[in-house]
Amino acid sequence: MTDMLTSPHSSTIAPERRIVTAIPGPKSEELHARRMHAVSAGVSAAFPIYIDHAHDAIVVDVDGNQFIDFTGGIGVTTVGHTNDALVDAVRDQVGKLTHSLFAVAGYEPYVRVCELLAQHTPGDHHKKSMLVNSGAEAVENAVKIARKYTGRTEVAVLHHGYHGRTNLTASMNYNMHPYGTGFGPLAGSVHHAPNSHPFHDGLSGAEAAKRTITHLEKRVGASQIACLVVEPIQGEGGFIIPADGYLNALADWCKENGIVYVSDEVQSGMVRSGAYFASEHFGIIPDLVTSAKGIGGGMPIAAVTGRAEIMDAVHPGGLGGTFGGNPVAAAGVVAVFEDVERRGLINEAKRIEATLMPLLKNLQAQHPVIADVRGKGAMIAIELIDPATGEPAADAVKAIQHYALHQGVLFLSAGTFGNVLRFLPSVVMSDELLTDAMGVLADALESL
Ligand code: PLZ
Repeated sequence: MTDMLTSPHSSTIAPERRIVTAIPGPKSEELHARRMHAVSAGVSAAFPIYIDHAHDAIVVDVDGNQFIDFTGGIGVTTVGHTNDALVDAVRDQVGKLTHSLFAVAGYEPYVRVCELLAQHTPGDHHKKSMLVNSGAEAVENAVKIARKYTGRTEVAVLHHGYHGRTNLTASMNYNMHPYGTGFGPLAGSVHHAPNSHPFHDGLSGAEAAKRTITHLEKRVGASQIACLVVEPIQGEGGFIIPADGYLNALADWCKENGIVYVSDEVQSGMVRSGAYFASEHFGIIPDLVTSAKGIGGGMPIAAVTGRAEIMDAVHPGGLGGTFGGNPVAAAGVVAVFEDVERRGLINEAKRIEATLMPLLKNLQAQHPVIADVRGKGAMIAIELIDPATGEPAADAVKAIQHYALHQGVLFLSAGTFGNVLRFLPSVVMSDELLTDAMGVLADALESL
């Protein structure tokens, strides 16, 4: 099998950072010039490098530079780049059955993915799933299902949330720019309510929940709301962990008022937070869960999973799509679930937290620009605030990213104000690599 590959086998990459050219190197520069001619300017580029191959926590660019990857393509390659079990399963499946629209004629991997999601999402009630291609599509479908089930129209979301780039999901994002500006008319019937952000608002969970609920009751009316869509840990918003009891109060309010509680776990789900789904940390059993990113380990697939009576409220033919739950992507999800169990990867996510947190707290003690260190599992962030002005220090985040890139480490930003540096390593990143990269972060902070 491997002799069919023309590039070096990805699993032979030495687990270390290694810079061998200027950044970007000549081949990346050449590709970038082609990109500028052929690719829409609307698609942005966080880094000026082009990746050739990758394994586990290391990506190698077209010039042979190796980077320790804290982005994972925004939290996708949780089980590692080119995970062996995933690659084998995908190779096997692609030659067996590449496509059969599930609604035309079914196949086992789709059914198996739905069984695995029922088993591993929170709660032991009867659950069903439907599969789609992207996180945004999963959120869209969750809203469709909740509307059909409740017979209501209105959708509630929280400040600092992110749910996608389709018309409906872009309307559900907190940041109008860059997701909505110029793309109107955006979807109606979407209502944005204050969230819980303990580091900034200082509110208890009960106080923050009261603020959210009052807003929705006064501005929308509980009886009008089909669903409340909530990220248990807000991702793009800056890894915001709500105050204790906040999500529970919202879930209770939803239950009392017949509102479907949708947990958007596209970013926080599938092992990322040190649990299968982040709702578990808060003792939340959502009515519906959206998942994507990590479940496919790099294959494009997403899901809505939830209470059977809600998922079954939709008439046959009301849900679907040509590629949803494609057999190759579905085989990848099955392999990811099996690998998580076989290698105990939830414990590895906890190890990442145990290694990173003290290193980051130590840096915080030395650098007042680090205002907050927060996160769970392999979903950790630092928030940078200029100690002199109290303003979000987005420029410092950019400077750190730039410095680290040239030292062979890829760090991602986040946050409504761009002043959060987030770490989304694969859970198989070794303690050696984590420590090495935090050394680079320390140097970057010194250089500010
Ligand atoms: N819900 C919670 O984090 C995707 C966005 C990348 P898609 N986040 C990364 C970008 O800039 O486009 C995300 C998410 C949450 C939904 C989505 C949307 O998932 O697979 O990107 O559609």
